[in-house]
Amino acid sequence: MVSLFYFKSKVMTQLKIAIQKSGRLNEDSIRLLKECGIEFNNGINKLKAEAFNFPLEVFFLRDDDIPEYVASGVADIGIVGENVLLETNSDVKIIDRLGFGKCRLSIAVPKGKKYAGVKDLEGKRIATTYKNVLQKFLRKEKVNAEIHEISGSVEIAPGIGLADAICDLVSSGSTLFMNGLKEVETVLKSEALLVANKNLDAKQLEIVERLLFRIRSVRKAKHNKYILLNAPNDKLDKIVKLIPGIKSPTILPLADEGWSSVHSVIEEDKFWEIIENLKNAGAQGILVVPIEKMIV
Ligand code: PRT
Ligand code: ZN
Repeated sequence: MVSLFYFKSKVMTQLKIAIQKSGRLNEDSIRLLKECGIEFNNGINKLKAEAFNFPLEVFFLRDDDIPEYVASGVADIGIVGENVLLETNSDVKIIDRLGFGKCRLSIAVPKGKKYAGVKDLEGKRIATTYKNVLQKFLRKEKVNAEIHEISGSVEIAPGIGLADAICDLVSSGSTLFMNGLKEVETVLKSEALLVANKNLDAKQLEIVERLLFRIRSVRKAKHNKYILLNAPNDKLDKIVKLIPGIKSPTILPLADEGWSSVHSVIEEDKFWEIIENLKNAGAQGILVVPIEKMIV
């Protein structure tokens, strides 16, 4: 028994993925893996968990450590915010953008301060936890400012006289608002990335490809909706042109003569525009259904 287990764990190639242990990317990272059909125990008080049905071991880590762990090969791949990756400047390969954890790294100044442009930051003190990214931005903009690196609660720095401006992550903007600050420059737009070690072997890359195929199917499904509608046959040509589908729409005759049922797939971001056009073109009884997975 023991030797069989040993044999299995030694011979089967397994990919190690690092995700955030707790925090803003934790839930979405776990959800993504689970939507890819990968089952494992969540990492509450755990450092790692082995997937039951996919050759993957999940490491639960602090987000700041993930780029270096992947670069050094402790983990093979990882999910991390672009902001953290650029700040740590780690030597990893970006495999895909994951569409969650969206935020921007912005410079903000007190609401009452006049701000005409980036040159107004000349000679100012800017508090941030993103020293490297900010430095790069200021250099590019040819602005000399003093960077005060602090480890947290950046938004209070101007209020306590520690800095004239801050550079911090923003999503809804309510933290800035509550601290009497206004956003004046976007330094970086960020989202969660899937990153990989640059020296994976062929077997590991094969597992990455399998995982990536699943991730893309899940993400594609989220961006698309299945649509069913009824159309008078004399309007079919016009309606079909509005919803081309993956290949072409399915058209089935209805029991009522002169009518057809049309099935297709539409993109989420064009949703309302398409629905309006369909109604104007004579479509009736329009049903829109979420798609769980989409393999094209
Ligand atoms: O413990 P660990 O080190 O792993 O986590 P952490 O506390 O360093 O990071 P965490 O969990 O706060 O964020 C993880 C990642 O989520 C970040 O690196 C970003 O890639 C992403 N993300 C997305 C954000 C935000 N949105 C965000 N709004 N990270 C932080 N914030 C903070 C921001 O710093 C500010 O304090 O939220 C506040 C602003 O939010 P709004 O909505 O008021 O604008
Ligand atoms: Zn962190």
